[in-house]
Amino acid sequence: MSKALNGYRILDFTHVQSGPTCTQLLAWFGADVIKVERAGEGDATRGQLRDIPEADSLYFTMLNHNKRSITVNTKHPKGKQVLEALIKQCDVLVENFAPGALDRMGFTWERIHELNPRMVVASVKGFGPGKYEACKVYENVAQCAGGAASTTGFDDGPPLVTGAQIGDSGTGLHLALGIMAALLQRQTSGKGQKVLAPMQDAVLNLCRVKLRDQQRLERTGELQEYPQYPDIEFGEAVPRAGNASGGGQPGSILKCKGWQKDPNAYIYFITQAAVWPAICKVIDEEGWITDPHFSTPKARLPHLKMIFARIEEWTKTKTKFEAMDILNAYDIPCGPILSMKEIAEDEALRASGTVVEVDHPVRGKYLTVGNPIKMSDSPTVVTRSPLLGEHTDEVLSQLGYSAADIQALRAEQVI
Ligand code: CAO
Repeated sequence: MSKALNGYRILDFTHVQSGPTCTQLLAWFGADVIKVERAGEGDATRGQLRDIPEADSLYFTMLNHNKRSITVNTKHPKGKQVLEALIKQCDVLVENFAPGALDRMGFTWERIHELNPRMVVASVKGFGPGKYEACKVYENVAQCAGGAASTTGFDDGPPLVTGAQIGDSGTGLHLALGIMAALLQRQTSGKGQKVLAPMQDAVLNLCRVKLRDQQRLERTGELQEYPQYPDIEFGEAVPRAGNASGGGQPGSILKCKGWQKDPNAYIYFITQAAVWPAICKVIDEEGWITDPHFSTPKARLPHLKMIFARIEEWTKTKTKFEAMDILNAYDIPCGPILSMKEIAEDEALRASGTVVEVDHPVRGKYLTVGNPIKMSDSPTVVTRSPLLGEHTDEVLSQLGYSAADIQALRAEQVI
């Protein structure tokens, strides 16, 4: 079956996580993604966090599926010629080098636009224009600068970063969307454009509800659904809300049977207003359905801690999966806290292709996360990441280089 992006060619000049997340997605949608790497070394992640000596790390393999790899020293004049040939033949160049690196290599936007006016040039940077624009940035810096860390964690603890890679993978997703929009606009304009996704901005976009709360706090002096209310005074900035729900339906993480030994024996429980009577029934507090202290969402706000403590008395008598079964029968929104082990073994995620087993010639079989976006006419088949320079000869001959030319480039250590 054909794929959504068949016929599109991506010059993948990305490394580490944010850029590769974006180009992997484009590859899964059917684009021909050509990853350009430094000869001899390649993407630094190939060798980082290795679990098998000499094998490309899981960090690399899990972010570079369905791509081709070509090694080129793009600082060498002949390497620059290879890159120029690729620029002329590709639709999109994606990069996430440190600010200025592409310009220093001689590939400014003006130069690229001159070589291929239809090319979309897409970049991830840590920050947009401003005092930090020249900074190098990794995941957790973006989480801190984008508002996630100051609003994550508990009130009496330090700021916390989250395991979800919202700075890297989150920004890669934003960039992919920008590329798609630029390619659509090119259909009418005939021209490429620059697409920039700064990591700080992407994280802030994902933390939008906290900027909402900042303004509510400034207007009213309190946030009644936060765990601080009504006992602790609010300061000037949105405080850390622990596990409280970020939305209008109060929620919390509650212990389940076995919590003393199992660090993940917990459930997320949401006291959605629509199912309040059902919740009261399940926990045997039917009096709360009509009691004026509990009968409306507003009346419940000052008592949330006490309400969740009572619900937890009930969840502690059930495993998280037993609790799920009972609560789902009443349409009460809840979710088990799943460990990575449980997720890796989840049959539904495997059946849907979101957890996939891939075979690799050096490392053997490993698990990865497949395409989380499912399309009815563009199915994703996950294929292994390329070995370093595996497709150098193939790509160069497609660009018109003869076998003798390729041999000469290799002798000069350009590729
Ligand atoms: N041939 C020759 N040189 C190459 C090359 C190639 N094929 N590919 C890259 N290089 C060069 C670059 O031109 C650059 O050279 P100069 O510094 O001399 O200009 C150099 O390799 C290193 O690039 P870098 O500065 O981007 O790499 P780094 O490891 O020092 O920094 C990172 C890594 C991630 C901090 C930085 O790239 C960055 O801030 N990127 C933008 C934000 C980002 O994406 N962060 C997410 C990281 S995790 O996803």
